[in-house]
Amino acid sequence: MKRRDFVRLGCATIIAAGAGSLPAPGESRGLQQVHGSPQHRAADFTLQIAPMLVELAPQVVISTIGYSNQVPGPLLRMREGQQVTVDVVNDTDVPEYVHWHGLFVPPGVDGVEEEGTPPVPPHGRRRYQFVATPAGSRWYHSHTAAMMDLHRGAYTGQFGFLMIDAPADPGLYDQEVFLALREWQYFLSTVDPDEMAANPNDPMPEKPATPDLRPNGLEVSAPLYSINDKMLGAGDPIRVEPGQRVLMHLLNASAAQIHRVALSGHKLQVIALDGNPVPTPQRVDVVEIAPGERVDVIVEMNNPGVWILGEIRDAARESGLGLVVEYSSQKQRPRWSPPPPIAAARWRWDYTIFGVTATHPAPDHTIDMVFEKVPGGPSGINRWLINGKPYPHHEEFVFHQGRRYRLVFRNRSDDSHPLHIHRHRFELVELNGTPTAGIQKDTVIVPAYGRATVDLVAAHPGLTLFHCHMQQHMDYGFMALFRYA
Ligand SMILES: [Cu+2]
Repeated sequence: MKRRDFVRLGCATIIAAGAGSLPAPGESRGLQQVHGSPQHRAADFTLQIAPMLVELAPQVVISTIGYSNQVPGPLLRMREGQQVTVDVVNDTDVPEYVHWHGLFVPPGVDGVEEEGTPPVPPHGRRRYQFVATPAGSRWYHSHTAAMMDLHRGAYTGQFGFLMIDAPADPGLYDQEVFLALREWQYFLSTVDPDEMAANPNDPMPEKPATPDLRPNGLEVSAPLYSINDKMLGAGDPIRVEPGQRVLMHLLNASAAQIHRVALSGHKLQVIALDGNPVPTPQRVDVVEIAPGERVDVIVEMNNPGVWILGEIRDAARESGLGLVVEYSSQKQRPRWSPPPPIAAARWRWDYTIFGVTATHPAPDHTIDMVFEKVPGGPSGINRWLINGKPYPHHEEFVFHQGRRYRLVFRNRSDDSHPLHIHRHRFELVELNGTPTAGIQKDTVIVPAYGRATVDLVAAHPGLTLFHCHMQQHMDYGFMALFRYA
């Protein structure tokens, strides 16, 4: 369809069609005609993929590619069960894919080349239509392979929040904020920035008897950090009143790094993981969140002052990963105080504290998945194997519709990986030997030399991609495609 087939509508119409879909003045594109057949009706949302500048802080301006000239992209908010139409306009020179992370959508609209979704062509457009389900904190992002090009895919600003509201939201909060954790200006480095990844106190059930002594390849690092589009201190603070309850939707939109965040002087009550309510909400000092994951927390504002919410690693926080939380009529300097367990060096993130003790129905099948690294050497890139083989694993991973599967993730590498399955979610059964139940996720961190076991019911027919959510790991083989028989 050519541009002259579209008409430019007035701003009021565009706002009614979907918040955040405003094109910049003077642009020739617009929404599709409203007077056509039903499939030509106006979209609920429009996303424009285009190069943009982001002012992370005064005099710190970076160039990236984003959605609708915003980082994060516009908040896409919808009702559970709603039929949603999103028009994506690609004003770049390369094909793009927009993936709806955490939604149960068919492979043709999941935004994944390997599943057969058609691309949004360069300087073209594509309409995505799907039913919004399940309710909870979801997100959308580029699912394009980047390989050595650190200006593509998840390395860019192509990410945004997608909220699916349940019919009955108890709304037990006074304020709601969306916080995406990010790095910028990625580069290849011999230093793995994720220094806390391998905790020597972890059980490491998958540690090989003889260590692999081959030198590692280059990993992705970054000098600049932000929450949303601002470095610590550069953006507006979150302004709160004593006694308020603030709902924070945390998202790790990083291409490469696991983050641990704390709010000085406050506890964070975790109520949902990957958008799914947890059976046992818990108040914690620190939240660990890996690329792809979401953590919803409620914070009771019961300690007046001006505080820093940020990465517990000083280097990351001082390079921008933080923001200020300011109580009304408090004007002192923002304060960071390390959470007590960190100061005592005995902190570990443990999903299972949010679960319950329960037995799981016996699975129909168990699928073992062994993950190994092929070290790339000092000037190369690590490659990844699943069950000893590189991607694609011909017909190896097969689901039968309606059956219950137990997936055993065996991480035989020396770093942690956030493992994500598309179009489905799983229930955590066991993590490094600790049993649990009731925690529903779509992305799970499997610690270095660790093991996670998850159950899922094969309920969403079609090709289903599984991968590590670190862009470089995915691009270099940490990926598998499940088929339905
Ligand atoms: Cu990985």
